[in-house]
Amino acid sequence: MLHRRRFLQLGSLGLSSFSFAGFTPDTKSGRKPLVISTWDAGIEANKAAWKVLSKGGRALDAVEQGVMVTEASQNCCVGLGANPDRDGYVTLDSCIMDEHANCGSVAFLERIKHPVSVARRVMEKTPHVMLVGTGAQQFALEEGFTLEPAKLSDDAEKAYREWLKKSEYKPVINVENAKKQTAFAPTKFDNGEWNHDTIGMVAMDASGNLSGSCTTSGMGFKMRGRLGDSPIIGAGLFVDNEVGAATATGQGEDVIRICGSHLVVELMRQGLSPEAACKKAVERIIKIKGNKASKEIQVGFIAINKKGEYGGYCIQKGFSFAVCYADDKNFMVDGKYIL
Ligand code: SD4
Repeated sequence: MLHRRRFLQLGSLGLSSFSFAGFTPDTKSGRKPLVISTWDAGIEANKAAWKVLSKGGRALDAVEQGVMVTEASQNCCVGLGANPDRDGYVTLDSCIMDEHANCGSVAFLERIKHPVSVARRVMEKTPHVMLVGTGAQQFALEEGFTLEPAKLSDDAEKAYREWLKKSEYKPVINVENAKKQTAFAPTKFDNGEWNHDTIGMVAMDASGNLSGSCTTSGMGFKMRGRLGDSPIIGAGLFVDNEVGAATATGQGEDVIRICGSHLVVELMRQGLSPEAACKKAVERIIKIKGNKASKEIQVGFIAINKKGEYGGYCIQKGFSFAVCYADDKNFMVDGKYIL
């Protein structure tokens, strides 16, 4: 059943925000500019990215501004409104990468609204790639970011209280159904658990340059200090301006194990299409874990190549991504799946 809030959001969306049942997007012919991003929230994020791309702006600005929309949403599981770790703290991870292989990342960052922008500052203003924890927060404050209140959102508070009853860490398989759910807010199960917590975005601008971003609160109720793939360059995100760009979502541990996004880009370098490369990376995870264990998890990859082709693949049904290449072309695509 749709939550009332979600229903209202669906009603307030423009037509272009909906996925078109039966519409088969043309993934063969290249598009430029192009932006794609993970899950339903990708629709709104793509809109912000498209504002930059359609004016001839840089892919780097597009992927930052795109995912900032999701980070700022109170109704979303990405950002400060998200589920906390098992000790009750929301900790955020994010990274960004541009066409020159410049990259920046923050992890285990608390009380800062836009980790992706802090990641960009790490990339542009420090000699480092990655800052974590209190150091990342200190850097953000020095850069003029505001320290937000240390308070859980109402939804997260409720979900946390519910989780505390058993205090069991059991990752929830990440699924969405793009046919039914095309609005901004990701699905929330009736028991209060978000079913995912991440947005990854990759884009090519009118000049043909590629960039990507990824931002997450990580798996809800994770161990304190746990990092997933999302802030790790090569795992949650990778960009090679000669070849293509890829990003990941789902069980981060298994993405890290295969250097997932880097693998997808390297497979594209060998000549695979974005979809075929994503599929091979997913198969690698399944091979390592076995079919049975793989059924317990979800991992999805999305990718674009230098020709402006796009694609995605996931372990199991329920992953979708948003594709945008024109003012009136911003739609959800169901990720093909293996199991
Ligand atoms: C993580 N990859 O922290 C993230 C979680 C995610 O949809 O993508 N959820 O492992």
